[in-house]
Parts: sequence; structure tokens; C-alpha cells
Amino acid sequence: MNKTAVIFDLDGVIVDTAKYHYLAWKKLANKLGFDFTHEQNELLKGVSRVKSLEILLNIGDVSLSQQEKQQYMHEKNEHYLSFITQMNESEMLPNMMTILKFLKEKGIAIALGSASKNAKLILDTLQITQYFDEIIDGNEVSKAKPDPEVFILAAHRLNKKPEECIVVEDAAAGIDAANAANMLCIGIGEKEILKEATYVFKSTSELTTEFLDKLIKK
Ligand code: B16
Ligand code: MG
Repeated sequence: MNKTAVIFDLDGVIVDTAKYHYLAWKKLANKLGFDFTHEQNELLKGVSRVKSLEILLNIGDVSLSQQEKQQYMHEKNEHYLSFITQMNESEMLPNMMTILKFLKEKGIAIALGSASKNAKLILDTLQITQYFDEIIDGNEVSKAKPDPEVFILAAHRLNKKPEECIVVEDAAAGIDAANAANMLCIGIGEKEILKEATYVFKSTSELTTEFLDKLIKK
């Protein structure tokens, strides 16, 4: 079936916010008395805020009350916001601006399918909100990736069948979600990690408009 829509993940596909999530989680870990490495940060990719805190607390072997968890998540988010509100278009990942413009010109529907509750703010800060016909973020879904809810909802809002949609994702859980939604999936990252994706590119700089054009016309 012809592809008429592309659903983009945000962090790791459109912009590299992982480095800011890392700094904010690291500060919290240090406050709680343990260290948090870059390698450990990989575990938080594509994972919701609540789940991220659980993983972090497991690493530090720290247990907190519900109230403390809420308080620390709030603190982490405030710190994260102090970074992302300073971002600009130059922090978009390579080629992504060109790809958004290309798809718009081609009349391809564009949606965002992100776990982040800050997604709208990030798109606004980057001044790219106008490229998205629909935005589905962490405020709208109850089941996190690998559940396909986010992508199914995006297709539904765009009035598209799953078979018409292409998903672009950087997290293994997101690839699983796209497959469960019955959508063609392009992975951005390591082949060994994203082995369930239909196509994998090491970085967005390798994802070209020519490739997308061919995929759309298939
Ligand atoms: P927030 P994505 C995800 O975004 C990030 O990859 C993940 O690291 C983060 O914990 C999650 O958003 C929630 O973010 O705290 O802003 O709600 O990759 O699904 O676009
Ligand atoms: Mg991501």
C-alpha cells in the first residue's frame, strides 16, 4: 500500500534531548548519593518519566515514598526544562529540517509520536510545530512503547490506515511499538539494537529525501 504518512519519534530522531535528560537525571542521582553513567542513560531512551525514575532508583538501590518520587520527578523536569527552553533550530539532528520540508511539499501527512510530556514545548522552541498535522505525546497515551497506542492514535488522528504509515524511531521499544501497530519502521541507531526495524540508518544524516521518496512511491 502507498505510504502517505510519516510518524516521527522526537528524542533521538528530531532532536538530541537525551544529553539534557542525562544531565538532569545525573544531578538527581548525585543528590541521592550515587553516580549515573552515560551507558546507564541508554536504559532511559524512549522510556516514560515515571519508568525512568524507577530505573534510576534501581541503579542507586534507593527506595522513596510516592510523595518523594513526585517531588524528585518535578525537580528533574524543572532542571531539564532549563536546558530545553534554551534550544534552537541548530540543535535539530542532521537532515531533519530538510526531511520535514520535503514531506510537506510532497503532501505527506506528518505526525509526532513521542513519550515526552514536553514534546509540544520542544517543537515550539525549535519553531517546527507547523510541520506537524498531529502531535501525540506523553500526555495523551496511557500505555508506553512498546505498546502501539501512540502510533495507532497518530494514524487514527491523521485518518490513515497503519499500512499507509512510516514510523521513524531510535529506541528498540519504539520499533516494537511500530511493528505491533503494523507500520513500516525506520530505525535510527545501531543495527544490533534495532534489528526488528525494516530499515536502519546509523544517523539521521544517512536518512535521505531520495530514500524516503522511493519508499513513498513503492
Ligand atoms: P519527559 P521520545 C522520550 O522521548 C525520551 O526518549 C525519554 O528519555 C524520556 O524519559 C521520555 O521521552 C519522557 O520525557 O520527561 O519529557 O516527559 O524518544 O519518546 O520522543
Ligand atoms: Mg526516541
